[in-house]
Amino acid sequence: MRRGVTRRQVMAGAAAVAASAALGPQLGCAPLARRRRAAVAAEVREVATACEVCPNKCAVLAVVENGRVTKLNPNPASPKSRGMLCARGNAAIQALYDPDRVKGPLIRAGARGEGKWREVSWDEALDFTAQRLQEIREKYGPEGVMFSSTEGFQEEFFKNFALAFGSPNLLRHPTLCLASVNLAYSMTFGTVPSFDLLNARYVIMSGANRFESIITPDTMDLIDGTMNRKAKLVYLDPRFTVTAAKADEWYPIRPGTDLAFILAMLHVIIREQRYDKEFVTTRCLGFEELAAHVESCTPQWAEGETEIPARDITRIAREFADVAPRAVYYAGRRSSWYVNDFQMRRGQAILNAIVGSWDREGGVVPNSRIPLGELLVLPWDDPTAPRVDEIDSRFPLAARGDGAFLQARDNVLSGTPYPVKGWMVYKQDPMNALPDRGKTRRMLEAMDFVAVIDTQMSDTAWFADVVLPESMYLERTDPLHMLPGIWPVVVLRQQVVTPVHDTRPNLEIIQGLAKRLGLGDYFDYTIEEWIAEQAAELPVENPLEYLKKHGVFALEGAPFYGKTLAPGYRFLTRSGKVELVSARLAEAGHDPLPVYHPPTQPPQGAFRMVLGRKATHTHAATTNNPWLIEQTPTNDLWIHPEPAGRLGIASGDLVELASEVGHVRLPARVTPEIRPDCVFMLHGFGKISPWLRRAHGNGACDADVLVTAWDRVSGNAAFHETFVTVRKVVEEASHA
Ligand SMILES: Nc1nc2c(c(=O)[nH]1)N[C@H]1C(S)=C(S)[C@@H](COP(=O)(O)OP(=O)(O)OC[C@H]3O[C@@H](n4cnc5c(=O)[nH]c(N)nc54)[C@H](O)[C@@H]3O)O[C@H]1N2
Ligand SMILES: Nc1nc2c(c(=O)[nH]1)N[C@H]1C(S)=C(S)[C@@H](COP(=O)(O)OP(=O)(O)OC[C@H]3O[C@@H](n4cnc5c(=O)[nH]c(N)nc54)[C@H](O)[C@@H]3O)O[C@H]1N2
Ligand code: SF4
Ligand SMILES: [Mo]
Repeated sequence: MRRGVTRRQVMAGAAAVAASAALGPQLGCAPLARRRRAAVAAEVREVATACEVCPNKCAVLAVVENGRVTKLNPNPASPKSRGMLCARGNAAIQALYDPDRVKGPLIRAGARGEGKWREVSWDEALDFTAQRLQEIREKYGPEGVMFSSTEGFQEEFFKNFALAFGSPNLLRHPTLCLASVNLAYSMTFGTVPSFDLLNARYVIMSGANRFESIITPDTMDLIDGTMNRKAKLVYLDPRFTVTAAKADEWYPIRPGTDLAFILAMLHVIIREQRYDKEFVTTRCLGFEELAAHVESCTPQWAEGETEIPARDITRIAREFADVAPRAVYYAGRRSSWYVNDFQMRRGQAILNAIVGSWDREGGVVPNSRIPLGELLVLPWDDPTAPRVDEIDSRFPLAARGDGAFLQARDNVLSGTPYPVKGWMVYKQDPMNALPDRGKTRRMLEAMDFVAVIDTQMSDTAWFADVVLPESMYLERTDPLHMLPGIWPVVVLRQQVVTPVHDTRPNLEIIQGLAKRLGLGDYFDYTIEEWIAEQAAELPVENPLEYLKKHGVFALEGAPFYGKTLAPGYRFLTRSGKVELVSARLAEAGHDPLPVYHPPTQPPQGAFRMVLGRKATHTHAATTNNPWLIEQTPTNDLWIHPEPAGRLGIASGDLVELASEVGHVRLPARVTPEIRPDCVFMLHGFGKISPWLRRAHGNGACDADVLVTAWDRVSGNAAFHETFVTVRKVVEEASHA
């Protein structure tokens, strides 16, 4: 990867030097003059890798000067990130050199959560962890250990470790995120598709705040489409988000009523015969039932539910159907989080189907994939115990491998159906990511042993017995990853610099544990062997060399659209058709067609709490990053002027927000950019862990007040079923 120094690289390096020098000595940067002199003689190289600050995994070109990362640039070779590296991606450099990082393995020395730690060697940390896991396995069986993790390129090894250990209890982040979306699209089309926002001419979005909640390439395509007036954007959100600001039409919909809007659109499109008759006749199952089902769902009825004027619903339905197939009702990754979420997503999928947007340019397109090779490893036996979340009986249609996290937490706390006493966490911060932090804390306390693999001292790590610090993404090589999509891509995350501290990649942590537990044979390979096997079949000469040089491999000129429109194609549903009506749902005790249930309303004087993202932070992971907190220093409570006036609250006042499970305090932001019946706060603040010095005690944590509720079909967390009261704490607190 060594190359000559180009002018562009020197310029990029110099810019980064200037930027980091401006942040001063507290970040450990050399003074400007000395760094400038160094830059002249520096050995500068550029390493292609992939960002790990959020699920998008954008392609990165890291500039390294004398062994130090000085700048992260976008890699335009990726059709997925399209030459974009967002603020968070740029700021990853600050996480790498953050003095608050965990610098080596730690074993708890005092009481849980007391914050007394013993710095230990990797051998001692791994011996200790393996021994504790073994004790639990002997006493309670392997199912006595629960494993939980969030997506990431090294998650694979963690999942395999759980399976080799013999525990069925793996809980993955989709049940806190997009499980209801995935399930609804799978039940309708047999697959989870992408949305061709690059070529769409009409886009409807329910709360998917794409200008702030970044998803690649959707965000860039939507910016292009709306700013260049190629596409019309209709946006529904109780908040006036950045996406609302850029939309052609924004409706502050009454929360939890999107399905009523969708059913009314179906009503208009079917009544006026604006659907794609050919597609419906040849590909879909249950159109007659659907037509009967939506017959009473008039725009007038929907207006009463959604507060969107009936004439607008009618007009939008007509426009949408007439522009189709270049029209999409965008799924969002996770937009409205209610107990009827799955049926709302089904409604969207069905709407996309009947206007014939399926698998057409500008429409809803099944993902393409690039097959990767697999290293053959010794197979382990399937776990014998049933899952602790009782998913088979409670959520029989949900994805087995992801589980139902909130049900699992309840069951662990009540010891049902058996005791779970150990918990291993990988790249996840359940103390922030699960609603009702008090309950998560009680689950932590109920455990005999908790091990956390993280890159920093997260709030969950703070309550663990052992913290195993993983090397940050710039310090490690990960397995190849294929990102499916309309334009699928294979990305290589290769090591950019040697680890700054005594940290290890997850694979090596897992191998250390596996060896000690007699499971070493299952992990008897190196990351290089793993990758070589994955790359072997890629249709390019010297695939690994190619990837090391370019960072990404993309298919050129593939047939992007229409593969499922070939005559005789069988959709991966039970009937082989697009299922507008689903017998499987009926058999599982759910509505076979999407039935609208009006959402529970907040009691008199209370508000519904809604959540969302901001472009400058990822969940709870970045609120200690100096560059990002410079952009968004803290969180506050959005409240509409009308209720604020009633409660005597002005912007900057300290308010207390209380739900049935907890309360938090934070400054108010009085703004008309939210409905009067809702309040909003940004996720990821109010950190407990004092090791995160900039985040600790800064702002409030949403998980303290969120209540436990889940979508009926998928078990996916339903965060927006939380009602809160708000009161002013002190006059004119100086937080403004
Ligand atoms: N910058 C940034 N980007 C990210 C992430 C991040 O942390 N930071 N995280 C990534 C991940 S994991 C995810 S899941 C996605 C999430 O991305 P999205 O799917 O876009 O979801 P949110 O940003 O959570 O936005 C939810 C929006 O729905 C609105 N809303 C609430 N209730 C309703 C309702 O009943 N109806 C309608 N129509 N709207 C409602 C809320 O006000 C909020 O604006 O973002 C991804 N991208
Ligand atoms: N209260 C509340 N809960 C939520 C949400 C919300 O808005 N509010 N959103 C939900 C959604 S959509 C999602 S996707 C989930 C996300 O939930 P999480 O996955 O828990 O979210 P993060 O905060 O992004 O990351 C968790 C941890 O991963 C660590 N980490 C980052 N990179 C690495 C790495 O390379 N290796 C290792 N080992 N660790 C790493 C971070 O330091 C952080 O502590 O939360 C869900 N839960
Ligand atoms: S969207 Fe930003 S944080 Fe997410 S992978 Fe891309 S650059 Fe990184
Ligand atoms: Mo998510």
